[in-house]
Amino acid sequence: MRNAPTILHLDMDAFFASVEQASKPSLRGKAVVVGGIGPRGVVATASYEARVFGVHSAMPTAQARRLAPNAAYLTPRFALYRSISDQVMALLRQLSPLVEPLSLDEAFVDLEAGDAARDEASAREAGARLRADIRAVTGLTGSVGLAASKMLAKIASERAKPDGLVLIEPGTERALLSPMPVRTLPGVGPATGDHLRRAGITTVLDLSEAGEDELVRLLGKAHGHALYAMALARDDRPVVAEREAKSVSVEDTYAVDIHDRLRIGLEVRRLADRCVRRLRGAGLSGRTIVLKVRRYDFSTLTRSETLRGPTDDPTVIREAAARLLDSVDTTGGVRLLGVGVSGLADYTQEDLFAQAAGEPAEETPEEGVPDFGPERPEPAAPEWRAGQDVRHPEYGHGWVQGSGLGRVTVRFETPLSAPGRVRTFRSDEAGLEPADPLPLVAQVEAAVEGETEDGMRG
Ligand code: TTP
Ligand code: MG
Ligand code: MG
Repeated sequence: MRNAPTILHLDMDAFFASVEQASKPSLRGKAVVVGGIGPRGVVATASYEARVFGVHSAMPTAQARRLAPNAAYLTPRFALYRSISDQVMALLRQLSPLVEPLSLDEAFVDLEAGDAARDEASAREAGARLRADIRAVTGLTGSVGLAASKMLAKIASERAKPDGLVLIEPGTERALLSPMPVRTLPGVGPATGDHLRRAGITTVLDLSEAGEDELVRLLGKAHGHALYAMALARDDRPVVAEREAKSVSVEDTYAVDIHDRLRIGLEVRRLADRCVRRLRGAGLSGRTIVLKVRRYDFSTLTRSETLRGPTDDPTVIREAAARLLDSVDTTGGVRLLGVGVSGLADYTQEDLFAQAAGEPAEETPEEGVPDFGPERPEPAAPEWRAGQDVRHPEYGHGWVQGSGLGRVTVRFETPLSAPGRVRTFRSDEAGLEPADPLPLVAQVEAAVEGETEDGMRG
């Protein structure tokens, strides 16, 4: 492990909800919940004002409505979130060539590789400058963690939230980690957390005192070994610009073709468990479960299933692999079987997709699919979605605050205006049409013009 806190972890604060507040002046300082709005929808995120009521990611929206009935409930605008994410990632790449994005709002940066920092003072300065730049370019706040390893940088940014910067001084890591719950460590999801608790292990100190042998006994070799190292704050994982492992997979070739369907099922289950141990050992989780089957005649086929969010849960992965096997004809025998997981992330959303199972497709937030804009098919009677951008020839730009019973309420305001007024229309109002989102900060061109003017006046 390096001895300077030059690994930076950035995570934007209440990302989707903050974008909505920046877009919609009337929602600033208010409880905002972004997610599936339908009866079976789940919360993507909540503003910090809404979190006070106990609302959080992956909670059913119906439950959130009971906890925070007065919050604004908005459907996600993924295309806008993605474009802001691109701006943030571009700022990170100015700091270093080694940027490892983990999700839309989160990334590791190796400051040393970019010569952006060498020691504690320069790292702190780079982090502070980055936060200011993000604010200037996007209008949003992000929290920064700085430490000598990825694990601790991520823990630091979590402690910095919201709108802060925390630097963990090298040498203080173990004292800091010891009292923390085991779930703080990467690779410890809800399932592993429960398993450890039943063995009496709740804190990181308990993990290090249990010792490596005990952890290996409880969790298997790869996972136990990795977790013990993390508990001692040993983490040498490098920041990788392109994720090295696009997938984690295991496979077995059999000396004699297997014909028995029951035996094939058992083998797939065993492979799924092995794959989970690998995944957890690397502190990863993934969304796409892949089954590979090579048949007696060497024909090879793969089947895959993509979940709503990343998982490292053995039950979920076992069941997905079993479902995939159901669709494969194995008469004649198989000579190779494999199970893999791709679409990797180093966090899990088990709760999200467990609760979302069976949710109607139109409520499934699909990344990268804009839910507004010109390519939106023109419905006979327009269906207005809460949060959606609209334009009206008379009142200008606004957003849909609510709709139903043949009416739609629109608040007319823009990111740069004062909080605006609400007007109600018939939902088939002739002039009202979907619009593109507006930029959250004054355009750079405008700022340059302003400077020129100042210069001329001075
Ligand atoms: P997070 O960074 O986990 O959460 P956040 O940015 O909303 O809040 P904070 O980091 O300040 O605690 O996730 C980033 C975005 O990803 C979040 O704004 C919405 C989306 N998301 C989901 O859609 N579902 C989820 O279960 C989670 C955790 C996040
Ligand atoms: Mg975030
Ligand atoms: Mg995040």
